[in-house]
Amino acid sequence: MNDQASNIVILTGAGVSAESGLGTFRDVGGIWAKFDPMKLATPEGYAEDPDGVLEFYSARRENLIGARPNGAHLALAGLEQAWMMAGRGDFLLVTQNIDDLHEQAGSAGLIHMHGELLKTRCTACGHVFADREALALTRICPSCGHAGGLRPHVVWFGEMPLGLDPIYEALARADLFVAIGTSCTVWPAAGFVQEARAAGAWTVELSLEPGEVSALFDERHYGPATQIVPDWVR
Ligand code: BJW
Repeated sequence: MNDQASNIVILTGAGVSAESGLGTFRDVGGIWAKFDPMKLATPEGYAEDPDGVLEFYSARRENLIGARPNGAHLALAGLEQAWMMAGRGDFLLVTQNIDDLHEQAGSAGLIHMHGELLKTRCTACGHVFADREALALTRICPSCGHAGGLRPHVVWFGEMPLGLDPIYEALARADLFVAIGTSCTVWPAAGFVQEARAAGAWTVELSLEPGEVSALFDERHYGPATQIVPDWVR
């Protein structure tokens, strides 16, 4: 861990939650090995088979509701607390994950750039609300009363990720960028390391194996997140 850094941006992906029992996407046996992302994670797929898409996300909600944060989530929450207490500078945690395990661990003020599984959005009025129920097409928006316009508050392929302005602002100020448990396959997150390098940041990859843009990291550590993240934070 770089003791001199003051402004840190951390990007997490599915690998940080793997040891909490949530599946990754592109590993052998991962979610996209069993399900077709073009059918289940695109606006076109949802238009074609809304029931099938809602069923997929309802099953993942049930799985998430039983999941608990692991040592990697807890180490990152501890790092944030120590960073703020010491007044070191900016601390931004950006997650591509739609689970709530960083929040359960105590992380505050993080950005869910691909949305949140435990929230629902109304496509008619834009209202976003916390929701742990199974999704159904017949449900009515609690805000505008429109029927049939609810969808998971997640970002599908072809849609704009959330919170990009504050993320790019933080990357432009960063002197330390850390990517954890992500294959860096999906854009724009895959380009964050390049943005951070352009700002002069030291870049670190912590994952089970090298990702797509591994060569762009100054420092790399490979292993299970529950081991390498607490070790790196220490
Ligand atoms: C462990 C571990 C352990 C395992 N310990 N590590 C052609 C070229 C370039 C771009 C495009 C293109 N065609 C289309 C695009 C754009 C597209 C894209 O990137 N596609 C690529 C597939 C090529 N991107 C988009 O459409 C995005 N929007 C967009 O681009 O808007 C326009 C725009 C333009 C300009 C600026 C800004 C915007 C939207 C992307 C939405 C992604 N949505 C999903 C689904 C969310 C809902 C859901 O969960 O169902 O998000 S897809 C899925 O992938 C999910 C994830 O957040 C995302 C990233 O996956 P992640 O986290 O990296 O998981 P894995 O499985 O890939 O990797 C896990 C890693 O962990 C591995 O490395 C393991 O080794 C490791 N690991 N166990 C530590 N125990």
